[in-house]
Amino acid sequence: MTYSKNQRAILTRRSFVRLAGLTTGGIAVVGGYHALFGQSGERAKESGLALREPELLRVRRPEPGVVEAEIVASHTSVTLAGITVQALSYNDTVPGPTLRLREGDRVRLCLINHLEVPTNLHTHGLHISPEVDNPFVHVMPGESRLHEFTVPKGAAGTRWYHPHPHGMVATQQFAGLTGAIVIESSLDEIPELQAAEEHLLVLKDFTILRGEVAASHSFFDWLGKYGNLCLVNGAYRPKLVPQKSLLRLRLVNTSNARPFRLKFQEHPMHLIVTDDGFIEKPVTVEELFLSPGERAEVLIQLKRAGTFNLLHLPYDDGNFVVGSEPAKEEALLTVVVPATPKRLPLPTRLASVDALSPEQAVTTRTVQFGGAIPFNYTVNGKQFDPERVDFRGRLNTLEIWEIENHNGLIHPFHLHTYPFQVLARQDAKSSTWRPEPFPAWRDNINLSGHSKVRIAVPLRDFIGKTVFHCHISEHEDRGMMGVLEVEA
Ligand SMILES: [Cu+2]
Repeated sequence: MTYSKNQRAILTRRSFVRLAGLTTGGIAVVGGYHALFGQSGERAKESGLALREPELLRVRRPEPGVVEAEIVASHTSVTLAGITVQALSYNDTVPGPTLRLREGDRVRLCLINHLEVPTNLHTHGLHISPEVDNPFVHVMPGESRLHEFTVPKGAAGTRWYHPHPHGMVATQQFAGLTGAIVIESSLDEIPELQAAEEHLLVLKDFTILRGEVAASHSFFDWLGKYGNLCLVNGAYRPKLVPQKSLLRLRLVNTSNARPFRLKFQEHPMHLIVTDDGFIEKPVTVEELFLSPGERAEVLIQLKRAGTFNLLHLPYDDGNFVVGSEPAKEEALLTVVVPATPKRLPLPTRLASVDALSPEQAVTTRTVQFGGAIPFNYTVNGKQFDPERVDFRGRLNTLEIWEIENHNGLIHPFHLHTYPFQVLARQDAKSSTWRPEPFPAWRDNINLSGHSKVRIAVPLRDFIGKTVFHCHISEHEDRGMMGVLEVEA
Protein backbone atom coordinates (compact mmCIF):
# COMPACT_ATOMS: atom_id res chain seq x y z
CA MET A 1 0.00 0.00 0.00
CA THR A 2 1.32 3.42 -0.86
CA TYR A 3 0.76 6.76 0.77
CA SER A 4 1.06 10.27 -0.55
CA LYS A 5 3.90 12.47 0.68
CA ASN A 6 1.37 14.70 2.43
CA GLN A 7 -0.15 11.79 4.27
CA ARG A 8 3.21 10.49 5.41
CA ALA A 9 4.12 13.97 6.63
CA ILE A 10 0.88 14.22 8.59
CA LEU A 11 1.34 10.81 10.13
CA THR A 12 4.89 11.64 11.11
CA ARG A 13 3.84 14.98 12.57
CA ARG A 14 1.07 13.33 14.58
CA SER A 15 3.47 10.72 15.94
CA PHE A 16 5.89 13.46 16.93
CA VAL A 17 3.21 15.49 18.71
CA ARG A 18 2.11 12.39 20.60
CA LEU A 19 5.64 11.55 21.60
CA ALA A 20 6.31 15.13 22.65
CA GLY A 21 3.07 15.12 24.64
CA LEU A 22 4.01 12.00 26.53
CA THR A 23 7.02 13.68 28.11
CA THR A 24 4.81 16.41 29.56
CA GLY A 25 2.46 14.26 31.58
CA GLY A 26 0.00 11.43 31.03
CA ILE A 27 -3.29 13.29 31.53
CA ALA A 28 -2.47 15.92 28.96
CA VAL A 29 -1.54 13.23 26.49
CA VAL A 30 -4.84 11.40 26.76
CA GLY A 31 -6.88 14.57 26.11
CA GLY A 32 -4.44 15.70 23.47
CA TYR A 33 -4.50 12.38 21.70
CA HIS A 34 -8.30 12.40 21.50
CA ALA A 35 -8.31 15.93 20.17
CA LEU A 36 -5.65 15.14 17.61
CA PHE A 37 -7.28 11.90 16.65
CA GLY A 38 -10.70 13.49 16.14
CA GLN A 39 -9.31 16.37 14.10
CA SER A 40 -6.95 14.43 11.94
CA GLY A 41 -9.50 11.93 10.65
CA GLU A 42 -12.24 13.22 8.33
CA ARG A 43 -15.75 13.39 9.69
CA ALA A 44 -18.64 11.51 8.09
CA LYS A 45 -20.19 13.27 5.09
CA GLU A 46 -23.40 11.24 5.26
CA SER A 47 -25.44 9.77 8.06
CA GLY A 48 -28.94 8.46 8.52
CA LEU A 49 -29.07 6.75 5.13
CA ALA A 50 -31.15 3.59 4.86
CA LEU A 51 -29.23 0.60 6.20
CA ARG A 52 -27.65 -1.31 3.35
CA GLU A 53 -26.08 -4.69 3.71
CA PRO A 54 -22.85 -5.67 2.01
CA GLU A 55 -23.40 -7.14 -1.45
CA LEU A 56 -23.69 -10.89 -1.69
CA LEU A 57 -20.64 -12.57 -3.21
CA ARG A 58 -21.64 -13.67 -6.69
CA VAL A 59 -21.27 -17.45 -6.82
CA ARG A 60 -21.71 -20.16 -9.38
CA ARG A 61 -23.51 -23.37 -8.50
CA PRO A 62 -22.43 -25.76 -11.27
CA GLU A 63 -24.17 -28.64 -9.51
CA PRO A 64 -26.30 -28.97 -6.37
CA GLY A 65 -24.25 -28.41 -3.22
CA VAL A 66 -21.24 -26.99 -5.06
CA VAL A 67 -20.35 -23.30 -4.76
CA GLU A 68 -17.62 -21.56 -6.77
CA ALA A 69 -16.56 -17.95 -6.38
CA GLU A 70 -13.65 -15.54 -6.66
CA ILE A 71 -12.50 -12.93 -4.18
CA VAL A 72 -10.18 -10.29 -5.61
CA ALA A 73 -8.11 -8.21 -3.20
CA SER A 74 -7.14 -4.87 -4.70
CA HIS A 75 -6.45 -1.20 -4.03
CA THR A 76 -9.58 0.65 -5.16
CA SER A 77 -11.84 3.61 -4.63
CA VAL A 78 -14.88 2.98 -2.43
CA THR A 79 -17.39 5.06 -0.47
CA LEU A 80 -17.23 5.07 3.33
CA ALA A 81 -19.46 7.35 5.41
CA GLY A 82 -20.24 9.25 2.20
CA ILE A 83 -16.57 9.92 1.46
CA THR A 84 -14.90 8.65 -1.69
CA VAL A 85 -11.76 7.02 -0.41
CA GLN A 86 -8.86 4.86 -1.55
CA ALA A 87 -8.96 1.61 0.38
CA LEU A 88 -8.03 -2.03 0.11
CA SER A 89 -11.08 -3.99 -0.94
CA TYR A 90 -12.42 -7.41 -1.77
CA ASN A 91 -14.27 -7.28 -5.13
CA ASP A 92 -14.18 -3.47 -5.00
CA THR A 93 -16.34 -3.17 -1.88
CA VAL A 94 -15.69 -2.38 1.78
CA PRO A 95 -16.78 -4.40 3.64
CA GLY A 96 -16.23 -7.19 1.14
CA PRO A 97 -19.14 -9.16 -0.31
CA THR A 98 -20.91 -11.59 1.99
CA LEU A 99 -20.28 -15.24 1.31
CA ARG A 100 -23.62 -16.94 2.01
CA LEU A 101 -23.38 -20.73 2.32
CA ARG A 102 -25.28 -23.72 3.66
CA GLU A 103 -23.99 -26.49 5.88
CA GLY A 104 -22.72 -29.26 3.63
CA ASP A 105 -21.85 -26.97 0.70
CA ARG A 106 -18.69 -27.96 -1.14
CA VAL A 107 -16.91 -24.66 -1.73
CA ARG A 108 -14.23 -23.67 -4.24
CA LEU A 109 -13.21 -20.17 -3.27
CA CYS A 110 -10.37 -18.54 -5.16
CA LEU A 111 -8.43 -15.61 -3.68
CA ILE A 112 -6.85 -13.45 -6.38
CA ASN A 113 -4.21 -10.97 -5.20
CA HIS A 114 -4.21 -7.70 -7.14
CA LEU A 115 -2.42 -5.88 -4.32
CA GLU A 116 1.19 -4.75 -4.47
CA VAL A 117 1.99 -6.84 -1.39
CA PRO A 118 1.57 -10.49 -0.38
CA THR A 119 -1.72 -11.43 1.26
CA ASN A 120 -3.80 -14.52 2.02
CA LEU A 121 -7.28 -15.45 3.19
CA HIS A 122 -8.41 -16.64 6.61
CA THR A 123 -11.95 -17.97 6.87
CA HIS A 124 -12.31 -16.99 10.51
CA GLY A 125 -14.33 -19.46 12.59
CA LEU A 126 -14.74 -22.19 9.98
CA HIS A 127 -13.83 -25.65 11.23
CA ILE A 128 -11.98 -26.75 8.08
CA SER A 129 -8.54 -28.22 7.39
CA PRO A 130 -5.57 -25.99 8.31
CA GLU A 131 -4.06 -27.08 4.98
CA VAL A 132 -6.79 -24.98 3.35
CA ASP A 133 -7.28 -22.18 5.90
CA ASN A 134 -3.54 -21.70 6.05
CA PRO A 135 -1.96 -18.48 7.36
CA PHE A 136 1.55 -19.84 6.62
CA VAL A 137 0.94 -19.58 2.86
CA HIS A 138 1.38 -16.14 1.34
CA VAL A 139 -0.25 -15.33 -2.00
CA MET A 140 2.13 -13.07 -3.88
CA PRO A 141 1.04 -10.06 -5.97
CA GLY A 142 -0.57 -11.23 -9.22
CA GLU A 143 -1.05 -14.77 -7.90
CA SER A 144 -4.10 -16.66 -6.69
CA ARG A 145 -4.94 -19.52 -4.37
CA LEU A 146 -7.87 -21.93 -4.39
CA HIS A 147 -9.54 -22.81 -1.09
CA GLU A 148 -11.56 -26.03 -1.38
CA PHE A 149 -13.58 -27.10 1.64
CA THR A 150 -16.89 -28.48 2.82
CA VAL A 151 -18.95 -26.38 5.21
CA PRO A 152 -19.20 -28.64 8.26
CA LYS A 153 -22.39 -29.65 10.03
CA GLY A 154 -23.15 -27.46 13.01
CA ALA A 155 -21.55 -24.42 11.38
CA ALA A 156 -24.73 -22.35 11.09
CA GLY A 157 -24.08 -18.78 12.18
CA THR A 158 -21.96 -15.79 11.24
CA ARG A 159 -18.24 -15.95 10.38
CA TRP A 160 -15.94 -13.62 8.48
CA TYR A 161 -12.87 -13.53 6.26
CA HIS A 162 -9.78 -11.34 6.34
CA PRO A 163 -6.04 -11.45 5.50
CA HIS A 164 -3.55 -13.27 7.74
CA PRO A 165 0.02 -12.73 6.40
CA HIS A 166 2.12 -12.32 9.53
CA GLY A 167 3.42 -8.77 9.98
CA MET A 168 1.00 -7.31 7.41
CA VAL A 169 -2.39 -8.10 8.91
CA ALA A 170 -2.91 -4.82 10.77
CA THR A 171 -2.41 -2.50 7.79
CA GLN A 172 -4.37 -4.67 5.34
CA GLN A 173 -7.29 -5.19 7.70
CA PHE A 174 -7.44 -1.55 8.78
CA ALA A 175 -7.44 -0.47 5.11
CA GLY A 176 -10.64 -2.43 4.48
CA LEU A 177 -9.97 -6.12 3.82
CA THR A 178 -12.83 -7.75 5.73
CA GLY A 179 -16.04 -9.53 4.74
CA ALA A 180 -18.73 -11.65 6.35
CA ILE A 181 -19.58 -15.32 5.91
CA VAL A 182 -23.16 -16.33 6.71
CA ILE A 183 -23.95 -20.02 7.05
CA GLU A 184 -27.49 -21.33 6.97
CA SER A 185 -28.90 -24.63 8.19
CA SER A 186 -32.22 -26.19 9.10
CA LEU A 187 -32.03 -24.23 12.37
CA ASP A 188 -32.89 -21.12 10.38
CA GLU A 189 -36.25 -22.75 9.67
CA ILE A 190 -37.32 -22.56 13.33
CA PRO A 191 -40.68 -20.72 12.92
CA GLU A 192 -39.82 -17.89 15.34
CA LEU A 193 -36.56 -17.25 13.44
CA GLN A 194 -38.36 -17.39 10.11
CA ALA A 195 -40.69 -14.68 11.41
CA ALA A 196 -37.78 -12.38 12.27
CA GLU A 197 -36.34 -9.67 10.05
CA GLU A 198 -32.67 -10.43 9.58
CA HIS A 199 -29.87 -7.90 9.14
CA LEU A 200 -26.11 -8.31 8.92
CA LEU A 201 -24.13 -5.57 10.67
CA VAL A 202 -20.41 -5.57 9.87
CA LEU A 203 -18.84 -3.23 12.44
CA LYS A 204 -15.51 -1.55 11.79
CA ASP A 205 -13.71 1.67 12.64
CA PHE A 206 -11.77 3.68 10.08
CA THR A 207 -9.65 6.81 9.92
CA ILE A 208 -9.81 8.67 6.62
CA LEU A 209 -7.11 11.20 5.80
CA ARG A 210 -7.03 13.13 2.53
CA GLY A 211 -9.06 10.62 0.59
CA GLU A 212 -7.34 7.48 1.84
CA VAL A 213 -7.94 5.05 4.66
CA ALA A 214 -5.04 5.93 6.95
CA ALA A 215 -3.82 2.42 7.49
CA SER A 216 -0.16 3.08 8.25
CA HIS A 217 0.86 2.77 11.87
CA SER A 218 2.60 5.32 14.04
CA PHE A 219 4.46 4.23 17.16
CA PHE A 220 1.53 4.19 19.58
CA ASP A 221 -0.82 2.58 17.03
CA TRP A 222 1.01 -0.63 17.87
CA LEU A 223 -0.94 -0.65 21.12
CA GLY A 224 -3.95 -1.28 18.86
CA LYS A 225 -5.03 1.10 16.11
CA TYR A 226 -8.36 2.87 16.52
CA GLY A 227 -10.24 4.76 13.83
CA ASN A 228 -12.36 7.81 14.61
CA LEU A 229 -15.31 6.68 12.43
CA CYS A 230 -17.31 3.68 13.68
CA LEU A 231 -19.19 2.38 10.66
CA VAL A 232 -21.90 -0.21 10.07
CA ASN A 233 -21.52 -1.86 6.66
CA GLY A 234 -19.37 1.12 5.64
CA ALA A 235 -22.04 3.69 6.61
CA TYR A 236 -22.15 6.19 9.44
CA ARG A 237 -25.19 5.82 11.69
CA PRO A 238 -27.48 4.27 9.07
CA LYS A 239 -31.21 4.11 9.67
CA LEU A 240 -33.41 1.03 9.66
CA VAL A 241 -37.21 1.13 9.43
CA PRO A 242 -38.14 -2.48 10.12
CA GLN A 243 -41.17 -4.13 8.58
CA LYS A 244 -41.38 -6.74 11.30
CA SER A 245 -41.37 -6.47 15.09
CA LEU A 246 -38.70 -9.11 15.70
CA LEU A 247 -35.15 -8.30 14.58
CA ARG A 248 -32.40 -10.84 14.12
CA LEU A 249 -29.08 -9.00 14.03
CA ARG A 250 -25.92 -10.76 12.88
CA LEU A 251 -23.08 -8.75 14.41
CA VAL A 252 -19.42 -9.02 13.38
CA ASN A 253 -16.61 -6.98 14.90
CA THR A 254 -14.05 -6.64 12.11
CA SER A 255 -12.01 -3.86 13.76
CA ASN A 256 -8.28 -4.22 14.31
CA ALA A 257 -8.38 -3.27 17.98
CA ARG A 258 -11.68 -1.66 18.94
CA PRO A 259 -14.02 -3.72 21.11
CA PHE A 260 -17.72 -2.87 20.84
CA ARG A 261 -19.74 -2.71 24.04
CA LEU A 262 -23.26 -2.72 22.59
CA LYS A 263 -26.66 -1.86 23.98
CA PHE A 264 -30.02 -1.41 22.25
CA GLN A 265 -31.99 1.46 23.73
CA GLU A 266 -34.97 0.44 25.89
CA HIS A 267 -34.84 -3.17 24.72
CA PRO A 268 -32.95 -6.20 25.98
CA MET A 269 -31.15 -8.36 23.44
CA HIS A 270 -31.65 -12.12 23.28
CA LEU A 271 -28.43 -13.92 22.36
CA ILE A 272 -29.00 -16.92 20.07
CA VAL A 273 -25.64 -17.52 18.35
CA THR A 274 -22.08 -17.06 19.61
CA ASP A 275 -18.95 -17.21 17.42
CA ASP A 276 -19.33 -20.77 16.22
CA GLY A 277 -22.95 -21.71 16.44
CA PHE A 278 -26.35 -21.64 18.06
CA ILE A 279 -26.70 -21.92 21.83
CA GLU A 280 -29.39 -24.06 23.45
CA LYS A 281 -31.97 -21.33 24.03
CA PRO A 282 -32.05 -17.54 23.89
CA VAL A 283 -30.16 -15.80 26.71
CA THR A 284 -31.34 -12.31 27.60
CA VAL A 285 -28.58 -9.69 27.90
CA GLU A 286 -28.69 -5.94 28.53
CA GLU A 287 -25.28 -5.42 26.94
CA LEU A 288 -23.22 -7.36 24.45
CA PHE A 289 -19.43 -7.17 24.38
CA LEU A 290 -17.79 -8.00 21.06
CA SER A 291 -14.01 -8.03 21.08
CA PRO A 292 -12.14 -7.75 17.76
CA GLY A 293 -12.91 -10.84 15.68
CA GLU A 294 -15.96 -11.85 17.69
CA ARG A 295 -19.49 -12.42 16.36
CA ALA A 296 -22.92 -12.80 17.91
CA GLU A 297 -26.50 -13.03 16.75
CA VAL A 298 -29.26 -11.48 18.80
CA LEU A 299 -33.04 -11.18 18.62
CA ILE A 300 -34.75 -7.93 19.61
CA GLN A 301 -38.51 -7.75 20.25
CA LEU A 302 -39.55 -4.22 19.30
CA LYS A 303 -42.12 -3.13 21.83
CA ARG A 304 -43.44 0.24 20.72
CA ALA A 305 -43.31 2.90 18.06
CA GLY A 306 -40.35 5.22 18.41
CA THR A 307 -36.68 5.76 17.58
CA PHE A 308 -34.13 3.52 19.23
CA ASN A 309 -30.38 3.43 18.75
CA LEU A 310 -27.97 0.56 18.80
CA LEU A 311 -25.38 2.15 21.09
CA HIS A 312 -21.64 1.76 21.39
CA LEU A 313 -20.81 2.41 25.06
CA PRO A 314 -17.54 3.75 26.52
CA TYR A 315 -14.96 1.09 27.34
CA ASP A 316 -11.39 1.35 28.59
CA ASP A 317 -9.40 -1.46 27.03
CA GLY A 318 -6.23 -0.51 28.92
CA ASN A 319 -4.77 1.35 25.93
CA PHE A 320 -3.20 4.20 27.91
CA VAL A 321 -2.86 6.45 24.87
CA VAL A 322 -6.39 6.11 23.52
CA GLY A 323 -8.16 6.05 26.91
CA SER A 324 -11.85 5.20 27.06
CA GLU A 325 -13.45 4.77 23.65
CA PRO A 326 -15.88 6.16 22.74
CA ALA A 327 -15.60 9.05 25.22
CA LYS A 328 -19.38 8.96 25.61
CA GLU A 329 -22.06 6.66 24.23
CA GLU A 330 -22.50 6.83 20.47
CA ALA A 331 -25.20 5.59 18.12
CA LEU A 332 -24.09 3.02 15.55
CA LEU A 333 -27.50 2.36 14.00
CA THR A 334 -30.87 4.08 14.39
CA VAL A 335 -34.00 1.93 14.29
CA VAL A 336 -37.26 3.78 13.63
CA VAL A 337 -40.34 1.75 14.55
CA PRO A 338 -43.23 3.40 12.71
CA ALA A 339 -46.22 1.94 14.57
CA THR A 340 -46.90 -0.07 17.69
CA PRO A 341 -45.76 -3.53 16.72
CA LYS A 342 -47.47 -6.83 17.39
CA ARG A 343 -45.19 -8.74 19.73
CA LEU A 344 -43.63 -11.81 18.12
CA PRO A 345 -42.46 -14.67 20.35
CA LEU A 346 -38.87 -15.84 20.87
CA PRO A 347 -37.92 -19.42 20.11
CA THR A 348 -37.83 -21.55 23.24
CA ARG A 349 -35.30 -24.08 21.96
CA LEU A 350 -32.45 -23.66 19.48
CA ALA A 351 -29.71 -26.31 19.22
CA SER A 352 -28.34 -28.94 21.54
CA VAL A 353 -24.86 -28.03 22.72
CA ASP A 354 -23.04 -30.80 24.55
CA ALA A 355 -20.96 -29.31 27.33
CA LEU A 356 -17.39 -30.64 27.15
CA SER A 357 -16.26 -32.59 30.18
CA PRO A 358 -12.89 -31.32 31.48
CA GLU A 359 -12.24 -34.64 33.26
CA GLN A 360 -11.68 -36.18 29.83
CA ALA A 361 -8.85 -33.80 28.98
CA VAL A 362 -5.45 -35.38 28.29
CA THR A 363 -3.42 -32.28 28.99
CA THR A 364 -3.56 -28.76 30.42
CA ARG A 365 -1.60 -26.01 28.70
CA THR A 366 -0.81 -22.46 29.74
CA VAL A 367 -0.83 -19.56 27.29
CA GLN A 368 0.68 -16.39 28.76
CA PHE A 369 0.16 -13.13 26.86
CA GLY A 370 2.93 -10.64 27.63
CA GLY A 371 5.83 -8.74 26.10
CA ALA A 372 7.45 -5.31 26.10
CA ILE A 373 4.48 -3.38 24.74
CA PRO A 374 4.23 -1.79 22.21
CA PHE A 375 7.61 -2.97 20.86
CA ASN A 376 6.86 -6.64 20.99
CA TYR A 377 4.13 -8.96 22.14
CA THR A 378 4.73 -12.52 23.23
CA VAL A 379 3.11 -15.87 23.97
CA ASN A 380 4.89 -17.67 26.82
CA GLY A 381 7.78 -15.22 26.51
CA LYS A 382 8.38 -15.81 22.79
CA GLN A 383 7.43 -13.92 19.66
CA PHE A 384 5.82 -15.86 16.82
CA ASP A 385 8.10 -18.06 14.76
CA PRO A 386 6.40 -19.93 11.88
CA GLU A 387 9.16 -22.57 11.98
CA ARG A 388 8.64 -23.40 15.65
CA VAL A 389 5.85 -25.65 16.97
CA ASP A 390 4.75 -24.35 20.37
CA PHE A 391 2.19 -27.03 21.21
CA ARG A 392 1.85 -30.57 19.85
CA GLY A 393 -1.57 -32.18 20.23
CA ARG A 394 -3.15 -35.52 19.33
CA LEU A 395 -6.13 -35.88 17.04
CA ASN A 396 -9.42 -36.70 18.78
CA THR A 397 -8.28 -35.67 22.24
CA LEU A 398 -9.57 -32.96 24.53
CA GLU A 399 -7.23 -30.34 25.99
CA ILE A 400 -7.63 -27.67 28.64
CA TRP A 401 -5.94 -24.35 27.93
CA GLU A 402 -5.47 -21.73 30.61
CA ILE A 403 -4.92 -18.35 29.02
CA GLU A 404 -3.38 -15.62 31.16
CA ASN A 405 -3.13 -11.94 30.38
CA HIS A 406 0.02 -10.57 31.98
CA ASN A 407 -0.54 -6.89 31.21
CA GLY A 408 -3.22 -4.20 31.34
CA LEU A 409 -4.32 -4.22 27.69
CA ILE A 410 -7.15 -6.44 26.52
CA HIS A 411 -6.08 -9.45 24.46
CA PRO A 412 -8.84 -11.31 22.62
CA PHE A 413 -7.60 -14.90 22.28
CA HIS A 414 -8.38 -16.61 18.94
CA LEU A 415 -7.72 -20.21 17.95
CA HIS A 416 -7.93 -21.32 14.33
CA THR A 417 -9.41 -24.64 13.14
CA TYR A 418 -10.73 -25.96 16.47
CA PRO A 419 -13.78 -24.30 18.11
CA PHE A 420 -13.66 -24.37 21.90
CA GLN A 421 -15.88 -23.90 24.93
CA VAL A 422 -15.09 -21.49 27.74
CA LEU A 423 -15.16 -23.26 31.10
CA ALA A 424 -14.43 -20.41 33.52
CA ARG A 425 -13.04 -16.90 33.81
CA GLN A 426 -10.99 -15.14 36.47
CA ASP A 427 -10.95 -11.35 36.75
CA ALA A 428 -7.91 -9.26 37.64
CA LYS A 429 -7.12 -9.26 41.37
CA SER A 430 -9.41 -12.24 41.97
CA SER A 431 -8.42 -15.80 42.66
CA THR A 432 -11.90 -17.18 42.08
CA TRP A 433 -12.85 -18.87 38.85
CA ARG A 434 -16.33 -17.90 37.63
CA PRO A 435 -17.83 -20.86 35.77
CA GLU A 436 -19.36 -20.10 32.40
CA PRO A 437 -23.17 -19.98 32.74
CA PHE A 438 -24.02 -21.98 29.59
CA PRO A 439 -22.12 -24.03 27.01
CA ALA A 440 -21.31 -22.22 23.77
CA TRP A 441 -18.95 -22.73 20.85
CA ARG A 442 -16.43 -19.97 20.37
CA ASP A 443 -13.20 -19.20 18.57
CA ASN A 444 -12.61 -15.79 20.18
CA ILE A 445 -12.61 -14.94 23.87
CA ASN A 446 -11.66 -11.59 25.32
CA LEU A 447 -9.14 -11.32 28.16
CA SER A 448 -9.39 -8.01 29.96
CA GLY A 449 -6.23 -6.70 31.67
CA HIS A 450 -4.61 -9.26 34.02
CA SER A 451 -7.51 -11.72 33.68
CA LYS A 452 -7.50 -15.44 32.97
CA VAL A 453 -9.75 -17.74 30.94
CA ARG A 454 -9.93 -21.53 31.00
CA ILE A 455 -11.16 -23.23 27.84
CA ALA A 456 -11.75 -26.80 26.65
CA VAL A 457 -10.44 -27.54 23.15
CA PRO A 458 -11.46 -30.72 21.32
CA LEU A 459 -8.90 -31.46 18.59
CA ARG A 460 -11.35 -33.00 16.16
CA ASP A 461 -11.34 -33.95 12.47
CA PHE A 462 -8.14 -32.36 11.18
CA ILE A 463 -4.41 -32.78 11.59
CA GLY A 464 -1.81 -30.18 10.69
CA LYS A 465 -0.27 -26.92 11.77
CA THR A 466 -2.51 -24.11 12.84
CA VAL A 467 -2.20 -20.93 14.92
CA PHE A 468 -3.58 -19.22 18.01
CA HIS A 469 -3.10 -15.54 18.70
CA CYS A 470 -4.35 -12.29 20.10
CA HIS A 471 -6.93 -10.83 17.71
CA ILE A 472 -5.76 -7.26 18.10
CA SER A 473 -3.99 -7.40 14.77
CA GLU A 474 -1.21 -5.06 15.88
CA HIS A 475 -0.34 -7.40 18.76
CA GLU A 476 -0.49 -10.41 16.44
CA ASP A 477 1.76 -8.73 13.85
CA ARG A 478 4.29 -7.94 16.59
CA GLY A 479 4.53 -11.51 17.77
CA MET A 480 1.55 -12.50 19.96
CA MET A 481 0.90 -15.74 18.08
CA GLY A 482 1.84 -19.40 18.53
CA VAL A 483 1.73 -22.62 16.52
CA LEU A 484 -0.33 -25.69 17.40
CA GLU A 485 0.41 -28.89 15.48
CA VAL A 486 -2.09 -31.72 15.72
CA GLU A 487 -0.87 -35.20 14.81
CA ALA A 488 -2.73 -38.43 14.15
CU1 LIG B 1 -3.35 -8.46 22.28
